[in-house]
Amino acid sequence: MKATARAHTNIALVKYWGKRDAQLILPQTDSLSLTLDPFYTDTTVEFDPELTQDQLFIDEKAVPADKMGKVERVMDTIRDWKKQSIFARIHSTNHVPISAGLASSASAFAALAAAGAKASGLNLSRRDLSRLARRGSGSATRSIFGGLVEWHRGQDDQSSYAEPIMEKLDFGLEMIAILVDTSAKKVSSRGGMQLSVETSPFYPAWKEVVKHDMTSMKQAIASHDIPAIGHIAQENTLRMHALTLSADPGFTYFDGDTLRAIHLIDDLQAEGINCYYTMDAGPNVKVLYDRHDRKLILQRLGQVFDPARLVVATAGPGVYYL
Ligand code: 2P0
Repeated sequence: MKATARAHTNIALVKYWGKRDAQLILPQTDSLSLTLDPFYTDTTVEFDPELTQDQLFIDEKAVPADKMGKVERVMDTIRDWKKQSIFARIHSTNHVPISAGLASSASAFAALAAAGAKASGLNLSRRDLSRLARRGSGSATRSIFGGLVEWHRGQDDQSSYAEPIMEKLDFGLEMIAILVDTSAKKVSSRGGMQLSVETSPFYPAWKEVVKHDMTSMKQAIASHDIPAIGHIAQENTLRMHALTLSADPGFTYFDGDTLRAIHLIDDLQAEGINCYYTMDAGPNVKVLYDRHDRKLILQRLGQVFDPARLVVATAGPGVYYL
């Protein structure tokens, strides 16, 4: 009746940016990510026949029932699959190095799916756990697995799941997060991607971009080619952010520091240092590189940004039970 799971967040190298089914969270395209070691969520789910509704506590604070829509979708799916109607008490704790906009729905819903399934007595495969996590948040689908992970858009609920490409990395791909901003974002990922699907004239081109990038990214991974991985990820993120700029009304997640980081990394690339940027639905910039260059890149980034706001992330594991 009770289980605790730990799941790590992930950074998409080929981004998910749009749904074709908002209820089931079926995406418009495939996507591909790297699960990250330092950022994770621990979640305990305990079913209790005495409860008349689910109760959620995040970092020990009670969450009001009207803010639990995404959690309810996962919990209702568990009840539906298990054919039982018991409610649960859910405690979730986020672990991020500094509270700086890296807390992610990816780790949260992957941990909830795993803990909830086990506590209910469902014995799900990791593939089915990824389908369950998907109900909460798209990016959570991928956080069930460690290392490099692919989420298949699929044809339907059954076929839209994640699977690992390389769970244990056998080469030195790493990331530094530049924590440029800590404020809450004005446009949610969910709202931003929906507006992009509905109004950006570039959306059909994006779907073709992702098809191409998935193929070339998997080739680059197979040949451990970090410059190629970084380059594809960088172009992919720019094209994703072009969807926000070209929506109606257009918007951007970038701020001044985002552009400062982009220019700095462009300069380092021009010097022959192999580092590349990627950004999610927020202003923080994540830098991809080979671990052998970590010291040099940290030093160069630290000349422009506060070294306390540079966080190194290696590849992280898939979800597990505590
Ligand atoms: C990704 N992002 O692939 C993309 C790239 C942000 C930019 O998935 O609506 O929290 O819950 O499915 O997964 C962030 O959006 O959105 C995201 P929902 P989610 O990682």
